[in-house]
Amino acid sequence: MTRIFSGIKPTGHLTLGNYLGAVRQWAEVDQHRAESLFSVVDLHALTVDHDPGRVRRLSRQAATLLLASGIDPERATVFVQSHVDEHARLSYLLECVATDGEMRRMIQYKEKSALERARGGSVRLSLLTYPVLMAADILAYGADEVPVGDDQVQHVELTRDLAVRFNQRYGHTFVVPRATYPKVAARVMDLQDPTSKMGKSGDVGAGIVYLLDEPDVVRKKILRAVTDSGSEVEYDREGKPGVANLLEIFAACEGGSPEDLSGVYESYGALKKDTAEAVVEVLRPVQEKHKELVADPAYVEEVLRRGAERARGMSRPMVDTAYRAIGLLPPVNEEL
Ligand code: AQP
Repeated sequence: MTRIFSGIKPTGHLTLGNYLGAVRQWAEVDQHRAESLFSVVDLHALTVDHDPGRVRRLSRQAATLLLASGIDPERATVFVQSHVDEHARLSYLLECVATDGEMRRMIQYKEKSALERARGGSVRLSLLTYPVLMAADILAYGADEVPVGDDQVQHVELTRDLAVRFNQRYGHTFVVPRATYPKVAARVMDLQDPTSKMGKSGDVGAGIVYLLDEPDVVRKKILRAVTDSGSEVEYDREGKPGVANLLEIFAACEGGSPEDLSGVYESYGALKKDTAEAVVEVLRPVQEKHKELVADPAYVEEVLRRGAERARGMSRPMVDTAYRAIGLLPPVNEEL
């Protein structure tokens, strides 16, 4: 059976981009067709300046939102990355296979390190190396597929390169995974700056729709979205990025394609109004379920406890195999 791994990092409140680009696909499609693992990858939230209490709160919230989005813990393994030591254990081995040049070419490293420097801060070493930890997240489970939004493509490519290199040097150990993306909304853009990705750790702004935004807040943000010059509603990502983004969001919510919606609307205002209502309706059941789950924190904790236990059982043999393959001596009394 196909195995899937994907994760979400608790660096901010989950956005409409996270949902349409990743989480909805996990809940509606992936968990039904494959053996799936979905993780709150909290170690990745430590790569930039962070508040420990906030990371804990956001981790709990992200896990609750995964369940509220319809991920069924009886079907999929839902867990917190730091509860399973194998990720960090394997990451070090993969650091011994990766090169510093590869790490410095990562777009997210370039963008986020530039941002940190511009703020006058220092750049954590983990910001450079976390794509290796991400490779470990995936390879530890022998995942065949990694469903992601398109900002993560480069990291999955790196994961493939590291798996192939390790296998060539030390004998076949890892499955070489591939990234999969949703057909529409693989990159939802910021409503106020449609040339930038809608990102959860960005400044809290009018351009980001959060999964837990009240309906009226969602409406206000979408009605105020930046559109483009001219008045024709056509799907042109280069020439009309604001309108194209709204068409993508609308199509993702309604299940069509943005091209088909091109020309259907006579004004930007009408498109915004319908997009806002479509988003409110898509978020409604998630928000309702979230409210129920927040009232039952013991249930969420138990899901995470069982998920971590299952994830440990699945990853341990693979990571042990990698330890042997790379040349590390097994502990005494342990069979080869
Ligand atoms: N704007 C987006 N459109 C489509 N997909 C998106 N994803 C993120 N933003 C968008 C996808 O959501 C999944 C989880 O993302 P992540 O937690 O790993 O973090 P990220 O990719 O770095 O996204 P963020 O939300 O922008 O976080 P920050 O601001 O901390 O960098 C991934 O599959 C991602 O592709």
